Amino acid sequence: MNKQRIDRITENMKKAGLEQIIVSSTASLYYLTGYWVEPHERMIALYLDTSSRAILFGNEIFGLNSSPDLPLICHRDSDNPVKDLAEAVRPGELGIDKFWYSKFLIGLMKLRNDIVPVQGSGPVDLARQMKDSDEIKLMRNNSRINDQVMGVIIDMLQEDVAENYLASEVNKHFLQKGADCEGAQLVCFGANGADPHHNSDSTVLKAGDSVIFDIFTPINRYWCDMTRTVFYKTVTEEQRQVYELVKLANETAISRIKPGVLISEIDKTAREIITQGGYGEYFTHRLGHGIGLECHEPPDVSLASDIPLEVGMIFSVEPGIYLPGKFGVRIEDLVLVTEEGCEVLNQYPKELQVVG
Ligand SMILES: [Mn+2]
Repeated sequence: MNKQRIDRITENMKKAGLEQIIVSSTASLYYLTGYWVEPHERMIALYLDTSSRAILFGNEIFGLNSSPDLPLICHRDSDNPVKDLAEAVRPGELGIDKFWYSKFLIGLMKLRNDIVPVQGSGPVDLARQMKDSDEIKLMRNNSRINDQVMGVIIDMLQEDVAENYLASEVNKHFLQKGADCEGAQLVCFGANGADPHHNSDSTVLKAGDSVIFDIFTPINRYWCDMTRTVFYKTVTEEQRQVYELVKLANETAISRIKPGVLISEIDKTAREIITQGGYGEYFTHRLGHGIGLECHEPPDVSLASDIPLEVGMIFSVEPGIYLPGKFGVRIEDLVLVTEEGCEVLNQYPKELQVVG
């Protein structure tokens, strides 16, 4: 158990008026216990209360161990998975992890009609969104690796190369540099780039295409995530104009980041620039997302996010313009909020590039 992190979460629980919570998401459990368990349909749950009492409940197949600071209660596949947990919880409000399956919650409620389930991820999310020094070190390093892979992959652009071939090359280079697994890398040529989540397919590269590389991976459990857009052989006036607008939105939003500023203001800054440039309706998604043990985690970086920036937050700044049937441009960096402003974790250049 990570004592410091448990203490922060206990503090957050007290502030939220929550006396007991259940933590079940893979990333949150890893954050607190060091165990990385992907339970799939089986059950794992960490019970925590404000006196820092912690009990781990899990299927025996997970191979977990009991320890003095974290007693373990195992069940087998043939047991009711929530039976032991039902004996441990106290009556009243019980905070539930947002990712806990309803089948377990409903099972627990059947055994204990004196509990009142409430949203219970807040205390852990609040702790996780402020990265500590170990996490910052890892994420800085991982973004450095992302910069290197971006350089390698942009150099591989040539006539008739396919999106999915380049996506597999991205994975290959990430794995060589220590990535935990392969991912669905986004490589989008020309009109495919107008879909922000286009899946790399067999489309081949042609002169005049915009090329979006949105590449990401976990390395030692922590994610990096960066997007660059370049142009192959030629660039039109419209492509150049859209690119410069997105770059300005990215850079201006980053320049406004400092502790105390509302996150919604950062989104608004980028959105206003793109709107003033005449492309507001084509910036179809939020500005960014928190990142850490999950590629998308709190804080949400959108107009709806009325919480102030705090030192230690790491999130993406990724404005984009998507012109259906034509092309798309997105530029994404990860930033770390610091006392003075922010540190941009990605260093691959953002100047407009025409390659090939
Ligand atoms: Mn992203």
